[in-house]
Amino acid sequence: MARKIIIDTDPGQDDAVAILLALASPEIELLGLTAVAGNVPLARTAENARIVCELAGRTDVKVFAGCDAPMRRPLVTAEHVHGKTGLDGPELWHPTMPLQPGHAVDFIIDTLRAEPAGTVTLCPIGPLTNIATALVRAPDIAPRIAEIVLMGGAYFEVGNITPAAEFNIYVDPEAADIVFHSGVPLTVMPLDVTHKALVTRARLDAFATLGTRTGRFTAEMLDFFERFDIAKYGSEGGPLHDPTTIAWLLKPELFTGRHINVEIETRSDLTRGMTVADWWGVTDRAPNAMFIGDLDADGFFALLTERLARLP
Ligand SMILES: [Ca+2]
Repeated sequence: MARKIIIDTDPGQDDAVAILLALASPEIELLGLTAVAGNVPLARTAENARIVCELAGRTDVKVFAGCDAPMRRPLVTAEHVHGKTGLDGPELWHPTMPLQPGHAVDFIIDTLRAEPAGTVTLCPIGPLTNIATALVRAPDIAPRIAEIVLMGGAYFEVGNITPAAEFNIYVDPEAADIVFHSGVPLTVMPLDVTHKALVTRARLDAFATLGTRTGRFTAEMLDFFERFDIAKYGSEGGPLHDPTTIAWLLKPELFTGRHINVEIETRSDLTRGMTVADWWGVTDRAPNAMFIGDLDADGFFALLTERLARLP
């Protein structure tokens, strides 16, 4: 039986690859995409999510627009990484498939109440505003969530938007704090693991030579996306963050991590949004997250390439 998931997303080139991986995988039933403001403003992420569905030939996917700003702060975006559209690289179009009526947060709440308890997994790959808003508005959904598998945070790699914080957590730390204290089983893909999932030239070429429109689109997106990171880190390729969440659902044996306590810094101006991860077990705080630290990068990219080859 396919695993039911909702992807909460702020596309974003790496979000797009995560969505494509889910759409290409029969083990996953995508109940809906919920857009949130993050990499770019909400109007753009809601449009980009539909462009990705149309690319994959999946105009049947339900796409909802959600929160347009963090719970208690003004929005911070990342056009300097993702380009003005969020999906810079390939030629884009205006999607013709409609947004669903209603708010993403209501969709998340209604779906969790309607589906049998413990059967729906949430995969947030943007700021956690939609998820936290749903948990605050409808606390009864928390025990009904099978698990939350999110991209966010960092410990050994520390930060990418500030010296101390990863972007998704930094943008809405109050939302992250709610999610990390929700009691829902959490798996976290921090920069510690995503910085090991590098899009080398050979891995980029593997997408380009699939000979499909999805392959070309993916290669053109990632070619743009990694210019920023290669310039920044001087690495052999840019990290591919968000698809690690979906890959974890498909092949958890590709990853290793520790079940530890992770707390979110919400007060310090200097370290706001830091994920304070007790990797070494130096506190007696209760573990609340499976915090991933390493992956088999070749296995991850082999999975990705094999799956994207199934799309048009
Ligand atoms: Ca994202």
